[in-house]
Amino acid sequence: MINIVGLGYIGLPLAFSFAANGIKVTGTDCNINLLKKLRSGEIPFEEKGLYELWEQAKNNIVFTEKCIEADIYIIAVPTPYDKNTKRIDASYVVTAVHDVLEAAPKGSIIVLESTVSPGTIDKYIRPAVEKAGFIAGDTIHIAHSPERIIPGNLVNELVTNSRTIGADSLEIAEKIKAVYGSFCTGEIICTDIRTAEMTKIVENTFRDINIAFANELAKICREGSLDVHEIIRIANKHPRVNILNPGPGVGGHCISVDPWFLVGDYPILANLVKTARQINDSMPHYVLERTVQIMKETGITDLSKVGFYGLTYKENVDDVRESPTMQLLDAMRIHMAPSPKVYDPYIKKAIVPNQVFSLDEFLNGLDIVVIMVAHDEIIEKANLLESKVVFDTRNIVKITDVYKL
Ligand code: SAJ
Repeated sequence: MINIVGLGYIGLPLAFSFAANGIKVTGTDCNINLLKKLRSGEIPFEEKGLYELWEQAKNNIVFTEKCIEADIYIIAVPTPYDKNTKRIDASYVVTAVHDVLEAAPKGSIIVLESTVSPGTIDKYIRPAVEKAGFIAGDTIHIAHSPERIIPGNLVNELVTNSRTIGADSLEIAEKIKAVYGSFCTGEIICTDIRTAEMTKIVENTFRDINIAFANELAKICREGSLDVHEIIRIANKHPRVNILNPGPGVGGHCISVDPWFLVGDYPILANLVKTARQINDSMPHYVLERTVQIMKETGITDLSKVGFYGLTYKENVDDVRESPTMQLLDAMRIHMAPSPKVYDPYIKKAIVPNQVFSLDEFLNGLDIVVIMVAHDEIIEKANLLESKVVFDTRNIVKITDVYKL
């Protein structure tokens, strides 16, 4: 029996994957409404293939508010950072570990999937385990298998991505590897816990720095009247160059968060990491400045004629955490600007002022459309933009005379 604690974007697909492969799973979450939904067969967020996976999983899974007796516990709860110190806020993880320890039998294994800063397990989890009367590596085992799946392709990546397992002994790592091997076809690498913690942070920091380079290039190319997209396209033909895409900023709960852990823990050393974060965080404001510039160039003075397409942090997901559009709207609010028209096909509830709920209503009366998110909808319906001034921050629409970053 596996008990998965935390049924969000990571825990839920993971629970379904085990259950769909014949393993008995209990999914535990403190959110009663979520449990009600799940028990009635409702999936709380949109994700390709998740419903189909649920269909295969449902006979092997139950949902509870409290942890139950199990062989393996897998914790997948949020790990935000403290905005002042930039250090990890491990409180959700610690609470989850306490909940697990109330039910855990001797010899069971606790696997942490949540992303944590290097050293978190030694600092917070081992002491919690020992305080509860267990001996780590003897009466209970601790391990870390950081999630690596990308929203928008969670279900596929769970199966095909390689995976890291950090444990105190190879024997325990191999046991965990065998369980994940029930559905994971990627390579499963066993290592120690601190290496697994650091590797995960390094992966997301690498991506953040690469995007920051693309964003800095976008600013340089704008100043030098060059097309950054064409330059990156050509540079990437070099066999050892792979620059990511510039955009309106880096959102989501991972890439815009995890690098801060290094800055918080190594403030003197993590200079490149910090600068990259600052560059990416500057992009929503840069988009705003460029929008104002485009308004001047096109003689459009009325802000109510400018609309922002897309609220989510990236394309074809319904997640708005740390999204560049939300950051941009916040910056406008600080400057007391009127709320511009916004629309996102994935956000069906009103979460910001002046939000509309259909593309037609959005485009009606607008002179300038700022594309913030590359949803398939706008790529497929780009012809509807032909009479508008378009500022395409994602370089996705193929119509003439489009303003770019
Ligand atoms: N972005 C760009 N330019 C790009 C790529 C992305 O501006 O070329 C922006 C996106 O629009 C988005 C943000 O960056 O706002 C992050 O999006 P993403 O698709 O790069 O990544 P996430 O946050 O959805 O998922 C990442 C993944 N990590 C890596 O690719 C190294 C995923 O594998 C991790 O599981 C996830 O973080 C996590 O939970 O850590």
